[in-house]
Amino acid sequence: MTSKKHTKVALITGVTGQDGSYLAELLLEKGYQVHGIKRRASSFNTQRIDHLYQDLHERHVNFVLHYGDLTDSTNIIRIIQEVQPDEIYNLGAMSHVKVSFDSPEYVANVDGIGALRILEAVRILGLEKKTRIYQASTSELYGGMPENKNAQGFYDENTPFYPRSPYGVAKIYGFWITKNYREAYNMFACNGILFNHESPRRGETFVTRKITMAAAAIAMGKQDCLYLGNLEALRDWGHAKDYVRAMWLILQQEKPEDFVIATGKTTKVRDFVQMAFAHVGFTIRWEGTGVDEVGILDHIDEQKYFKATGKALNVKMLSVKSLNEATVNDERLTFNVGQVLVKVDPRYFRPTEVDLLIGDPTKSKTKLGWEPEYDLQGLVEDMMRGDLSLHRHGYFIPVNG
Ligand code: NDP
Ligand code: GDR
Repeated sequence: MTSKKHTKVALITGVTGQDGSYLAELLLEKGYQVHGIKRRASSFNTQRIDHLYQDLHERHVNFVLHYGDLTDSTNIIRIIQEVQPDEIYNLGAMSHVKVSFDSPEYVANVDGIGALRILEAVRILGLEKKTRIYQASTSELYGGMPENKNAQGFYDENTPFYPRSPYGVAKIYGFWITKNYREAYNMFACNGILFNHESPRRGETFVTRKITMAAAAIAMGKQDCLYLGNLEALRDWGHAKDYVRAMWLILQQEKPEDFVIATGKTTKVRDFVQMAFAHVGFTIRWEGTGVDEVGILDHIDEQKYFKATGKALNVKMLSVKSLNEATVNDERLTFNVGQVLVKVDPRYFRPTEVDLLIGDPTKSKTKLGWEPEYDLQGLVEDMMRGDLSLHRHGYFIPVNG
């Protein structure tokens, strides 16, 4: 008798988001049947997964979308009953920390109680033995309290939590209810405590993407200045493609456990700005302090600029000789050394800030065998290429993004 191999079935909430789109790709590549929950919106919200969805009739008959919302238990139960998933990845969330101060009750409902709704649905349907659950927990749980770092100066799986936003407080409920259901009902339910991870698909209002979009737009002559909040904040930034691989690994373990996923390095927002602009050959000089601080164009590497943008330029006070020969049939831009490219705007400050995040990936590296492929430089370059491509061609291809 031939044994038929079981095709694993996964359900992803938040499939239209940054992580959801990369995870759906990864699981499809691994041969899963992937179901995703998307929200009804008044305009299209599936840009990040359209390349998977468009293939519906050809390659990926295994990709199915369901309308739903984490605030609605009835539809969560119905979808889980219909799909009978082997694995659920609960990535759906109102994920913007600053916005969570404006809609704290909503965030509690989606990010906190939403996690409970998934766990309860699995229990109500009697799927505790079959369905493994991944909960998208976050480094925001730590709140960046310096006194809580471990002896090596990192946040790890044993660090106490001290959330500093309604988002962090909602996510702490999600964390503990996941752990509680694991202990109370013997469910395979795990938290991935993921530090910041970014990509060309990152939402436009998170700081990295805001910076790379602006650096690309400024270099292409489509924007004058980038306005930012706290330039001093330190973040442990990785690439989303690497981080979704860790999510999958967490659910493939023998025992359900919680894992920190991080790079172990931290960088100031200000330095991320410098790296993004460096991709187009711009060096920024900082002047002033606090709300008066500005980032000034100090120097342009013309060859780098041309290579990244495909444009020749006039740089006042700089030689254009090398570029005269390479000029393409494109309009010539003028930049003034000394012009202000970055300004601080206090509207982006948060009522309570997380000053520093740096995670300890030792457990995930040893137990999961997880290794990131991208370093920060690689991440910045990937994001800059994506945003320059948006300006140069009007689109970028998400499969490569
Ligand atoms: P995104 O903001 O890009 O995506 C969030 C997803 O959740 C979107 O698909 C969004 O739908 C969906 N969503 C929002 N509200 C609801 C709701 N009420 N019901 C159902 N779905 C909803 O986030 P990321 O992809 O960056 O993050 C994925 C998860 O990981 C989130 O839970 C986030 O909090 C967490 N996390 C993220 C980190 C990061 O650095 N990226 C780090 C640690 C944790 P729509 O497209 O319609 O808005
Ligand atoms: P974060 O990400 O709050 O860490 O949450 P975000 O990119 O929004 O902020 C990072 C740091 O940059 C500072 N900052 C600015 N932030 C934004 N958004 N816009 C600005 O103009 C700006 N200027 C400075 C912030 O003050 C902050 O210190 C992300 C989200 O993905 C969460 O869902 C996730 O849980 C955590 O990462 C880990």
